[in-house]
Amino acid sequence: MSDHQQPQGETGTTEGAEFDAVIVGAGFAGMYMLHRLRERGFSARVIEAGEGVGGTWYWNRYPGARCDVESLEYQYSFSDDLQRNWNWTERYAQQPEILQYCNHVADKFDLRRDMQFDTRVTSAVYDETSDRWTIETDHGDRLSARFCIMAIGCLSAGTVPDFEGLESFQGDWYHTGAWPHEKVDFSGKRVAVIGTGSSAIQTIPVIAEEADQVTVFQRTPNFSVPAEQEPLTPEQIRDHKENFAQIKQAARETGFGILIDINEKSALEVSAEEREQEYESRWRTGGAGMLGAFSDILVDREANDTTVEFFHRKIHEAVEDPKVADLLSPTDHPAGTKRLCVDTGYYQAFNRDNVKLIDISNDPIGAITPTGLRTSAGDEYEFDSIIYATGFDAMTGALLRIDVRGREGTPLGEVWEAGPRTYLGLSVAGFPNLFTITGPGSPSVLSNMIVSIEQHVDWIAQCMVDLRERGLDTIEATLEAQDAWVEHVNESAEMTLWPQANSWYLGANIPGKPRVFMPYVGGVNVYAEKCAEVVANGYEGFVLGATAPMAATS
Ligand code: N01
Repeated sequence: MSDHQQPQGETGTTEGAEFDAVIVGAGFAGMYMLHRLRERGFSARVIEAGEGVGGTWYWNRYPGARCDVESLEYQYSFSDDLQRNWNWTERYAQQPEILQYCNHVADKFDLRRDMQFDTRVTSAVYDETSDRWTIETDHGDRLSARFCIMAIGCLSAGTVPDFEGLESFQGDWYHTGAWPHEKVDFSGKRVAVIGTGSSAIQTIPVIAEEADQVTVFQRTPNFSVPAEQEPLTPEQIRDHKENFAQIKQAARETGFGILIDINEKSALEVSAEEREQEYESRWRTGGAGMLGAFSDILVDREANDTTVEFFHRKIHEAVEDPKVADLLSPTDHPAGTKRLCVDTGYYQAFNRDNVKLIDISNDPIGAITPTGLRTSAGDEYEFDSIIYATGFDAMTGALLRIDVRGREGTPLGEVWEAGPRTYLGLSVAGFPNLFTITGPGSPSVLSNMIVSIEQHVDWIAQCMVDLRERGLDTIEATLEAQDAWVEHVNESAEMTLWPQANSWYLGANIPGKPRVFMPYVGGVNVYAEKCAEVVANGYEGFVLGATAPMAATS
């Protein structure tokens, strides 16, 4: 379904309206948050920059965009009726199908009547006298809410590098995360793709089918496993529906929120033959299960080297030109420490006559020119279109693009100058009643996002109910609890190989961004237990207050 077919919510201006909660973003997190709060009798308003629901799946419409979590696991679990009446068609759903699902959810739960689209939140300021948030938008809205809930996504602030001459290019250019809604026709075109992360890896084989030439500019290669995409069979769908509740519960009890089989053996304790068999069988199965081949792939460099060696061999088997295969084989980071890519025909695309790989690791892009680009050493290339698959200012970017101010008018950007600091990835000391769904310091992007979103939304809704029942108005993390949590998040990351890659998990892709490992590596199961414990202990690590009456509807 294209965006202009999407039924619209409100787009008018809201002046002085009062809500229990304002929710920023109408992706998976914002939609479910709204639904949950309504169910609990709270008034809420969702403000969304796009013209429809879907978040990531609204914006990332590049050819080949798919989810890298299997569709049966990438769906809400809160409604049995919803899961019973929705049928996925493929193992990994394509972006249009996921967007259709989001629209179906919005229709089914009548969400749009409390959503305002095409509106960007510009500021959220906490008023200590009323204990309320004032939220302002680029349309001149001014909303007042007891709670401000950021559901803005972790990969929603796209970045195009600040290349000299960027605007001088006379052809068409696109960022994968802000793709046009109408089909882009690349036939007969010479296309440049800058970047080789998940977005590029998904889009290159598809664009190569259509374009005259595709030239890929690679700074650092990535590890990618085949998706082994296939249609879902009626039996698979039926089995999944019948066992839905157990499957979802089992996923919540895993570290990543997905049902991958994690081998308990070390890669180093088995024979070379057994290791090869294990890797080979997972490669054939396809998908992220590759990283579960052995228990120590993500914690032991020597074990990881065996994974790297296997990947290199697979890349050389797939790519005919050994020099190109060498260039596509990552050597700078352990396998899996950047988000593992899941592809359909990525490496094979480089065997096509119309696809060329340019290694820019030692000769970076110097400038964009009116006709294409020039490397620092002066090599010139001409193109009709440039695709920036250059990623996102992850986890903090979208939050910090909003002027968020807590107690004494302190900007969030100031508090997070040396990197994000949160309690449980949900809350920030000095910012009462502000919640960050899948924020930094929670498992978030290291997990199945739907599992983590549901866990956060349920926690927040329960917290608001608990406050209401106790006649309280505010909840705020203490600095001590936050400091201890940040230390725990950092220490946990240091026990793994993840910090060894220059990844967006660490902010390493953004010049000047503090190098802090942002997601919590402890696992969704351990993390959810910790969140439940905090509640059981009377919201341990938080201060609850009753300084002003709740809004009338609460
Ligand atoms: O972005 P990325 P992405 N000059 O940051 C290169 C999710 N996602 O949009 O590695 C030249 O991974 C950069 O090079 P380097 C998923 O979580 C999910 O692809 O920094 N190149 C890199 O190659 C994913 O991890 C799906 O050296 C420059 C690329 O641009 C996340 O989104 C699909 C450059 C950026 O890769 C981000 O993926 C797609 C420069 N100046 C995305 N600056 C699913 O399947 C950057 N690069 C669900």
